[in-house]
Amino acid sequence: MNDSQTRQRGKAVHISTAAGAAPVVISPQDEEALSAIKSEVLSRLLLAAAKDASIATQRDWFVAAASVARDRVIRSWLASERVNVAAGRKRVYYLSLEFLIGRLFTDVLSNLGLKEAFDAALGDLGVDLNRMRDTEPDAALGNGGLGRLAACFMESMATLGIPGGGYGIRYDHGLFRQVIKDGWQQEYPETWLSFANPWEFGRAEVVYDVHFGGHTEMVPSRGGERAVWRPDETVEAVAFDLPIVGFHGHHANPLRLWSARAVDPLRLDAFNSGDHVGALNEQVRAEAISKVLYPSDATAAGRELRLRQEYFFVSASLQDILRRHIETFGDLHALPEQVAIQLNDTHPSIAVPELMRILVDIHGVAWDEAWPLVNATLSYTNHTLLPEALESWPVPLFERLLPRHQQIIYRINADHLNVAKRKFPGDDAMMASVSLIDENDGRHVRMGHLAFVGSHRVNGVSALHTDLMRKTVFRDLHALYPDRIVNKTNGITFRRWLYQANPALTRLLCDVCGGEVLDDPSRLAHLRGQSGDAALQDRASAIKRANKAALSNMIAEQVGIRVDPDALFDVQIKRIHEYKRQLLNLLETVALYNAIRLEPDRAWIPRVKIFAGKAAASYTQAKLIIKLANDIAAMVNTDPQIRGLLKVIFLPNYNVTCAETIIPAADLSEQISTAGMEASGTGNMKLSLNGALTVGTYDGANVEIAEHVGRENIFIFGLTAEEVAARRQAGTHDPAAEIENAPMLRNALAQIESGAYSGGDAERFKSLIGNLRGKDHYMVTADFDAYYAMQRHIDEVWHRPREWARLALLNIAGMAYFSSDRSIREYAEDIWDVPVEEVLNPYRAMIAV
Ligand code: 26Q
Repeated sequence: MNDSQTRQRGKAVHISTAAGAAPVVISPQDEEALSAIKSEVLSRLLLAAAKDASIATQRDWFVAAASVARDRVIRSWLASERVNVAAGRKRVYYLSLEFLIGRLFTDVLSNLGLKEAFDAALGDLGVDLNRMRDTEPDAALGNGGLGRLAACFMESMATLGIPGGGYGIRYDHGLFRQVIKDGWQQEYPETWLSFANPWEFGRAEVVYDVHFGGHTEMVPSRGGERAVWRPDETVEAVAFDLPIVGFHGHHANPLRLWSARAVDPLRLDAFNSGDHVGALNEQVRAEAISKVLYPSDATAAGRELRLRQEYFFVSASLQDILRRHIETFGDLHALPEQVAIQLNDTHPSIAVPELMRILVDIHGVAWDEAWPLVNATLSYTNHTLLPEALESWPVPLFERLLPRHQQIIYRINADHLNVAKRKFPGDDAMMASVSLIDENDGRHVRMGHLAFVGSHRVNGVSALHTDLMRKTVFRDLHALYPDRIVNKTNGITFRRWLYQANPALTRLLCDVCGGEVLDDPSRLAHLRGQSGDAALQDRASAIKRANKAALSNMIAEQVGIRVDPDALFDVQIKRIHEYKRQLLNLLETVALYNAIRLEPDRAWIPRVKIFAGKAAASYTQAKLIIKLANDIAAMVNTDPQIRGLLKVIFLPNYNVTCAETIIPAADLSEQISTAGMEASGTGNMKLSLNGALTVGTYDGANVEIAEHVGRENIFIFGLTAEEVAARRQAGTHDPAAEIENAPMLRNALAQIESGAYSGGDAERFKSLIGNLRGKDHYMVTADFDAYYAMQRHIDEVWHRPREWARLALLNIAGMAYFSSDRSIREYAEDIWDVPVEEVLNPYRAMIAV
């Protein structure tokens, strides 16, 4: 039965959804809205796709329906823009090379409050909504956490009515599509734009020139002289806008993405002389800039194209921001009063010299006047302390590509080192450490230092991470500017990760905490007092069971394996990286498998271990981890001896869309990074919010999750960040001894090494296991026993379903703090200095001072 068949006119009825039901009243006004939607969709179909309903494909319906929804966003977009312009409000711009937005259809409709109406209208038109929704491509213009955070922040900024928006690159190809072939990851290009994108507005008239290369000259100017950059290459940046609409549809902001285009479509002279391919050379070189997302998430693949991407989008974005500012305010002298620019990691940190160049070289502002303007406008978020992810560019490359910027960086550095010398006279080590130029191994521009020095605020993304920033990578810069580093713990948008992904749980939470909880998540705390209520536990468990049944279907469809929805669903879903320690989870899987075989009649609990995530194409060890997961799965899943007590699933092509099905169905959330290495994590928040219990290390935001949900309601194990650092410093980590003292680990390693999981191939996992026996940089061997023991404790708790359900409710009850609305309010208050929409700030009591 589809939704429309359950709807009755004029009275309260139930509209069915995947898991649960809620009463929805269709009033006479709604009837009008419904028929308007229907006729608009039909006319879109006819006029835009030149098709009538009888021959339209699911995709045609999607494009037509999305366009009708888009029309409604435009209204709120233009209305908020009018108010903002009239009020001369300060704008906030979020510069990011990544926006992992996923699908927008449900997001837009539910934020506009039109989901039921569209469901009903399309149902009346005989459209299979789920099939139609599945035709929307998942926009994966990002790698992982950093890109998804940017998307959540865009939505919260729109919800809180903060004028501004995002700037990034409109990659033709986002993150690769992952295919698992014989257990190995293969990468294929992803083509999210191969059909018309109904959400975007191409702005053919918004085009900026971006220059590269050439040289600089000094020319006489007003009695002195000034620098002029004579570039030898120009690329055009063309704007495309995606509307990001906030909750309740009161505000919308654009996400403006730049596409690269050659100035001339081809070289006609070359073409006419017969060189048809050569005639396109420049076009290909220019357009390569926005061709593809860099698919690495934690290694600074220091290639020239990456620097070209960074400068391309920063230059176009700053030109756009300043044009808008000058149009409204006439000049740039009050820039920081009207504009705040947030740099998402170091990827846009070329904004520091670029803004100086625009102010000084183009607008003739004196250097000493320009610098405070730049500093007060910019701020920078750091997302990782991993040394291999810290961006630095060789000076010769920088000089060749951006000669004027290199000069500006030298001058910034000279001023900066003077400040340092005054504060720490005679301290050469300090000078070398805070310098923007790293002289250690050839000369490199340190992009993190550049962003730090150019910003008035630098933030980490969890309390622990911010603390480590002050103590490690930025220790000396922190000594120089002790007030600059602040913490802004990450958050997630509850609209997507609770209301849309888990409508049944949302309804339950509204029942228990009142509908106001949707606007004020601090009311989730009401659950606390009722977490022991058996009826409530049963309702929550039934919802989880239905979500698990849906995930089981997805698993069967995708990998052809049947799993029992009553088993414990244990999930680790994130990029594959050694520091995230999927390997620890896999070794525990092997040890558990061995233990079950040894004592098949013990009261084991049925468990499904679900893995999903992509490895950077060039990251050999991470790709081996994927292969190992699949090899273990092949063995375990077909062993009749263990009677289905353990299943191992690797779901291919993890993305935002499949996360929306996995997360509401998880019982256990694996957050097991080596302490001190995961800056924050945000998957940890999504899973807890959906009632999964966390097994994790004291790392990133896990520390704060434990504080908010109660230390006794979360399963924390293993070395702390301090212990990890102490072992590293003292060189006392001894993997051989750890392995010797952990028989189950020893056994598992020996089996894998012997080829027991690789059809006798003893070579396959040699390097992976060899690393553990060697340096074991990520301290897997040190944490193994504690992890195994914690998992067996978790088995015990699972044996007591009431206790499990109570803990799940307590976890949800403590999650309000992790709303990205709270994060954005803190940015607005402490960094951007902009007001937010509501007078009432439900988070005020929670914000740490
Ligand atoms: C840099 C230069 C060249 C090529 C690639 C890169 C690059 C790209 C992406 C470097 C790092 C990234 C991504 C980092 C990232 O996603 N960090 C995650 O950020 C999340 C949001 O703050 C945190 O929750 C995670 O803990 C952190 O790992």
